[in-house]
Amino acid sequence: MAATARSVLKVSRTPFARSLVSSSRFSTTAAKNTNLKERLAQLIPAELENVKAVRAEHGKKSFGPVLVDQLYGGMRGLPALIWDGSVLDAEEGIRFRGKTIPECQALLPKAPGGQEPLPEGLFWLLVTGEIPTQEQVTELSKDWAARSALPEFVEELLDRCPPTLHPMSQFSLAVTALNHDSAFAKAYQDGISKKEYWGPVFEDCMDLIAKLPNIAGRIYRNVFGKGKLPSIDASKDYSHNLATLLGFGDNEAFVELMRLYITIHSDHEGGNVSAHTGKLVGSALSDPFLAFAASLNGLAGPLHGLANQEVLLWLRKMQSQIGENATDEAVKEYVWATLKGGQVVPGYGHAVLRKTDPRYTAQREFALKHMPDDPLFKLVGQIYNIVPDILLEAGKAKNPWPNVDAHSGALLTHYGLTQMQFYTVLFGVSRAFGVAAQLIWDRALGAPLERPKSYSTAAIDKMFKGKQ
Ligand code: CMX
Repeated sequence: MAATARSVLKVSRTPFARSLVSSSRFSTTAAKNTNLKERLAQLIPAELENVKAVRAEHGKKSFGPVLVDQLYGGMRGLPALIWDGSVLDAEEGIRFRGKTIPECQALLPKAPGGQEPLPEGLFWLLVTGEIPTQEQVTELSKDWAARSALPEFVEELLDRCPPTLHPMSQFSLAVTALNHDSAFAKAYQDGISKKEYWGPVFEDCMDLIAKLPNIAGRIYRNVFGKGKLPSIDASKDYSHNLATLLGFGDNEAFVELMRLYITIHSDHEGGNVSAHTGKLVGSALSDPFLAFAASLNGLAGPLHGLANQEVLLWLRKMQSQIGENATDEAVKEYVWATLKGGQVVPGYGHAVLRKTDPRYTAQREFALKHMPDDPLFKLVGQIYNIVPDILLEAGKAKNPWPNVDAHSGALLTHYGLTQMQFYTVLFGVSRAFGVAAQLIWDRALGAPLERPKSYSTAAIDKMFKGKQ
């Protein structure tokens, strides 16, 4: 293993390429005086060489057998994708370019007086593998503010949606419509060379992220009757602007929550539904708006991002049935009734994780600091002490521990963002960071069209009949 890493290092002289081999050992801060696009342009040639070298050395090596069960079982554990921004360990949880959530909280630049990382810095880290300077992050905030305006027809499109249309459907519609001005789609029609794809894709991804607060804010205000949308303030960071557009910009703790929220929800390696869908659709050279709209449609499912809405609905239903200060016994009975009714306990379990999600822990620590006596936070804690044992006793779920969605609604509710149908939109704003970073690298490295092989049950039966 060490020899393998060394031989890759021989051809990998840049900090970024080295960080692929062991991000924690070789992590570095960003070169000063470059903006994100310039830094990317510096990193791409060496990374192309790095991928070439890894493929030359390891390309014919096998990850092991593929079981027929994996084809029927939602492809769990099937090694099938390259995703550089983050890697998920079943026991430890997510690392962004090799860094844990607490490490990101410690290392990434903060707003003046703030304690949570700025998502601008996280995006820089996801794209380059480097920790940016405070100035680089400030420049990114300004750049995104400058790109934030929506085309008038997209504003009208959102204003015409009936308030009964789910916020995630409105979100996906608006992001799809942004493809009207895609730099990549235009460049492709104009005959851009393959080698240059990443440039307009980078511009589209920057535009996409920049415009999301205006889309989210508009949906929130339209659907929940919260009045006119204020303007983006170019002197403020991304999360501050998002909070302002939602109507919570005066509450510094909510702004801090948004910084933490976007950071921890940004990326969760490549196999989850939203990340993989974005990568898949992007592989057809659909532009980043079309690709990310597809991600959003996946995120809108109740087994994925919509679980943050489902958790709150489930908690509220519990409170209406057994009261606000229910005993452990009454909560247990409610959980069992959920399972016996053939439903899942939302916010618990995970396809990869086998421990408490560190994104849950980060939110719990935030709550302990800012709202330790909040009744809903206490209920979330009470449930944490009850549900895992029940899921273990029920004997089906491979992971009885809470995931990210078990906690986020309680935090948002505390600050007055009580409309749970909106929660997945915030998850979506965050997830754009991870999907965008990978789309840029996929086009920079010439990632091919995804086209795995499928089989019919009859074909599998024929293939293996009579064999051991
Ligand atoms: N409550 C009840 N049953 C659960 C369960 C839960 N929280 N988690 C898993 N199970 C069940 C599964 O439904 C499955 O049942 P069947 O055999 O009848 O199909 C069985 O346990 C085995 O599932 P698993 O291998 O442990 O989990 P999967 O990889 O299939 O599914 C997940 C993972 C997240 C979809 C599942 O744990 C779940 O439905 N959790 C509740 C919804 C949720 O919180 N989703 C958010 C995940 C995070 C995110 O993406 O945002």
